[in-house]
Formats: sequence, structure tokens, C-alpha cells
Amino acid sequence: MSFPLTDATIADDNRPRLSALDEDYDALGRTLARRGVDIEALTARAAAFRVAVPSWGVGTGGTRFGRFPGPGEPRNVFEKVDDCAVIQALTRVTPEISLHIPWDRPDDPAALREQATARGLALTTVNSNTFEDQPGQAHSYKFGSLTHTDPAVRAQAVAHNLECVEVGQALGARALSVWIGDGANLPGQQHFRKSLERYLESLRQIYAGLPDGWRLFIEHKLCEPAFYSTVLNDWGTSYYCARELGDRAWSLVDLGHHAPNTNIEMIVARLIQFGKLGGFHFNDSKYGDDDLDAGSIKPFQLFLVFNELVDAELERVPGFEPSHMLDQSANVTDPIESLIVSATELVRACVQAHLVDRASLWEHQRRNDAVMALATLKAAFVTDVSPILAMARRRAGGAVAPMATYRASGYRSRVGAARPQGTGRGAGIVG
Ligand SMILES: [Mn+2]
Repeated sequence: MSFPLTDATIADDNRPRLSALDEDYDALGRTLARRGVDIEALTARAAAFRVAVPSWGVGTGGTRFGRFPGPGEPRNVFEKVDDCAVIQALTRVTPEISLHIPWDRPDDPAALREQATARGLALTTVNSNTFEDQPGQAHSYKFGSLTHTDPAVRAQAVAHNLECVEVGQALGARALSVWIGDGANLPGQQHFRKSLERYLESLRQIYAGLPDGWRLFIEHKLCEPAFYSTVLNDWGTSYYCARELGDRAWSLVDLGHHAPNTNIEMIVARLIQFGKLGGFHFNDSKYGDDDLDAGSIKPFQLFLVFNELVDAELERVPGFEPSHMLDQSANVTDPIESLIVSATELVRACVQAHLVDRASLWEHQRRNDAVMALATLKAAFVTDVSPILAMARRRAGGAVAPMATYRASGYRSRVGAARPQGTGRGAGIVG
């Protein structure tokens, strides 16, 4: 199937929207100028933003109770790359893909890398999977992987992670992201301290196998699938492990992996301060690890997270270089549409955070003026920066209205016809 979303088709679809965009952009520019803000500086921030798309995110996810796949789900990693390319063509902020092994293990890594490059994409991160058993595997992960009581199971899990690094090297990746489902479902099942010791012992072996220039991201999670306790349960434990491992190990924050109402922006600030914020899995959540579209439930929280990131960026905190990745699961939407929405909302939060009047904020903080400090944040948060996002996309060759252009392209119905279902493994469970 020929790739349908060329620069020319996007430009054609943009054309009737351009005069309205110019009008809205100019109007917003005047409004911002009155506040002493240069709209072009914000548009440059929007244009510079990047977030990696998860290969598993382009298939329909599911719950413990079922999965309802839609038409044209990718059946292999090559088709996943094609879907990711559609998101990049429209948004121009997602030139990277995060892969999951073994779901995405390519028979021919060079061919996969070539296809990605041809689509303007890079395969930057590999994610290991020891939270489920694979066919033919010698030992089961039912009772854990990197922390299992049996050294043979741990050795198998370590070997899998090292294989992920090897595959990643062939693909040009530079990071390994490790999430384990290890933990306990019942009190007494697991020795808390010993299981964490085993985790560190396993991770040290993986860390020792990291090629030069690689980073190791460790992802913590409060619960699930272990509902009583998980071994790497919170940011403090994650920080401890990253510090124990060394300067190439980093904590990764998944927005859905915390107790409800946790102050995630403060966790982000702490990890920045301690020099261990490696990156993010962006998504949103109402009750648990819901993996909903970014900004769909708590857009203000997303803004506050970016407020911390922008603050650190502007302050040039040493070593501050977090990787932005999406990690989400579409159950009832077209996954491509959900990823377009999420990518767009991240850019929005980033631009709004750059709009914060920091000098005023710091002054209100110094004076303990809580009301005005919040008002300063809110002034940025309630500003509709949509014309900035659209202008940045347009200038980069993307879509002024990505969702409308995507729907008009007929991509979903085309792949629906080209990819009969039931012949492959399209979707992912997400960590
Ligand atoms: Mn995650």
C-alpha cells in the first residue's frame, strides 16, 4: 500500500484553513504582545517539542475483561511504523518510536531501521517485557522476573533485557526502558527487602551490559498486576535504585503509576533536583493506570508538570534532559487519533508553561502571595494557544487541523481493507 499522507496532500488540506489561522494567530500575537510576550518565541518552543510514540499505542489496547480491536490494526512492527509515520506527518512533533520487545522484535532489524528512516522516523527506545510469558520460554514469570526467588528465572529475565539492548543497537536506539510487574498479591507472599535486593542485583547485570551512550530508564508502578505490593513501587524507591546503579540509570515517571491525587508535579521537581529525572510516559488517568489520552482528565496537572520542566529548562539545571514518551492505550477510539490528541496536548501544556510569567511568579512566592501566585499560573493555563500550535505544525509541513486532515485522508479505511484482521498481533498491553 502506498503511503497516503504526502506533504502535498497535507498542504492541500491546509489551504482552506490558512486565512483563518493567520487571522487567529495575528490576534493572539497582539494579545500576547500586550502582556509583553513574543508569540514567535512561543511558536519556536512549539516547533522544538518532541515526544516519542509507543509502537504498542497504535493498536487497540484492552482491559482484563476484553479487547475490541478496530479495523486496520497493524499486524506487525512495519505496519506500526507506518501508523506512527501518519502521526508524525500530521503533528511534526513525533519523529521517534519506542519499541516493545518481543512484540516488535524484527526478523530483519536493518530493514526495519531503513523503513523508519525512509518515513523520517527514528527507533530510539526499546522496552523489555518480563511481565508475561512467551511461547517456548523455559521459566515462567508468574511469580516475578528480575526479582524472582529462583536465580534461573532472574537469569532468564536479565538475558532478555540484554537481548533487547542488542536488538536496540541494531535499530539505532539509545535507551532501554524497564518495567516489571513483579510484586505480591497477598500479605506475606514476598519478603519486601529481599525482593528489592534481588531487583538491584539483576539490574546491575543489565546496567553492566549497556553500550556507551545508552541510558537505562526504570519505571515504577504503585500496583498492578501485583495488587498488594510491587517491588519498584514509588518514585523514592525508583530514585534509590537509579542512584545505586550509576549515572546512566534514570527514573521514569509514568503519569498513571501513582495513587489517586498524588502530587505528581512535585515528584517531577524532586527527581529534577536529585538529578535523576530520565523521562516520562505521558497519559492520563481518573482512577488507576487508565492510560487515557494525555490531558483528557487532568489538563491542569499536565500543565503543572510542564511548568516544572520548563522551569528547570530555563534555569539550565545540569544534566536535565528528560525523554518524552507517550504510553497509552486506546480502548474505544482510533489509536492514531488518540495519539494525535495526546501529542497535541503535550505541546499545548509545554507552550502554556513557557507562557508563565516567571519573574512575577517568583515575586509572589517571595511575598507569600498565594492567590497571585496561582493567578499567575492560571493566566498562562487559560490562554488558548491553539493558533500557536497550528502555526508551528503548518510551518513544519504538518496539518493545521490534524484530526480533520487525518479523517479526510481515509487512512483508516484504507488500512482496514489492506490489513485483514486475525493474522497478527496488533495491540499491546501497556506498562
Ligand atoms: Mn508506562
